Amino acid sequence: MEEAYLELGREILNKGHEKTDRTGTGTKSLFGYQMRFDLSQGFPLLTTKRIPFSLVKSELLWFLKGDTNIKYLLENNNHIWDEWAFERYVKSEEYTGPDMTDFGRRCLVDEEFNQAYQKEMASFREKMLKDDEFAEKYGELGNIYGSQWRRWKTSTGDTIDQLQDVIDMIRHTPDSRRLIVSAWNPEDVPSMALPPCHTLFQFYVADGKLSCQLYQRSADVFLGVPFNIASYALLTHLIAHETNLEVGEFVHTLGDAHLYNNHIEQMNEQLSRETRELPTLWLNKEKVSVFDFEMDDIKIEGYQPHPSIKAPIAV
Ligand code: UFP
Repeated sequence: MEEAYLELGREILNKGHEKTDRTGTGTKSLFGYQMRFDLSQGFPLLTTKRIPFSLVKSELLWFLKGDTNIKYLLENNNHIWDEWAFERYVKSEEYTGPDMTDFGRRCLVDEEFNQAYQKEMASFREKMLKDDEFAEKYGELGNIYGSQWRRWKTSTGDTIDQLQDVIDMIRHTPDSRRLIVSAWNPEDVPSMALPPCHTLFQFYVADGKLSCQLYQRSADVFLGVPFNIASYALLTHLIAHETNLEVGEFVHTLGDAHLYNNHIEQMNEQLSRETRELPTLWLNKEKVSVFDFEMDDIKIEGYQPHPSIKAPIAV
């Protein structure tokens, strides 16, 4: 199964178009690519490098709760969304430290600046955890996945719980071709720092199995995609569990699938490694609703990957 991902890496290296991009890094890119993962054959957490499953898990549980404040993530030692909240803070009046303009790029090229950034970020995290008022003000990311999935704003001022609705439909009209959750809101996009990468997903029920297809408009193949595969595989397992179905396939459809130019060496290193047996997923069977799952209710078993491979994040 992991081979589908490795094949994508090879295809991009061999056939990718050289493209400039928003971050200024430069990429090799392909448009329109599809991978299929049969979830009954093991959990698709890559073994050719270590993927931090606890981060996948806490981020997904955070989305499922409809939570859009990074405090929950920090409490679970998950820092993947920190920069987005930090950016708002350093642009606010309350921030009095050294100038942090364009911190993502400057950290990569200026070691002295990087030290100052690390210090400010550490104190930001500490304040978030200790001061509830501060956390409420600066930890909130607004209209991201949690709110789009659980509290989509309608033109009449109501909200729609897309995820609950889709679970109800899977139960009552499993043959429906409308089992969709959308995160793409054209009205919000112009004001968003990061418009949703996971644009839309659809469920499909056949032969007592639940499958899920994600359309991902933009895919950082080395850093983002392994994480995205694990996250949607976990989501499919959770929803199958609640709706009493077996798991079918996770179909991952990519729009702009790209390898950043500073990830090429790392991708080659990963491609040189042998795949190992995939792990399995354990879910606490006492929990039913996907919204009741906590960190300890989900475990990955038999995961023995190759070591992780470090690569710079393009921001
Ligand atoms: N990206 C992913 N997966 C994600 C996520 C982001 O691959 O889950 F949130 C990457 C894709 C791209 C960048 O490299 O982040 C977003 O940039 P842009 O909005 O310019 O496509």
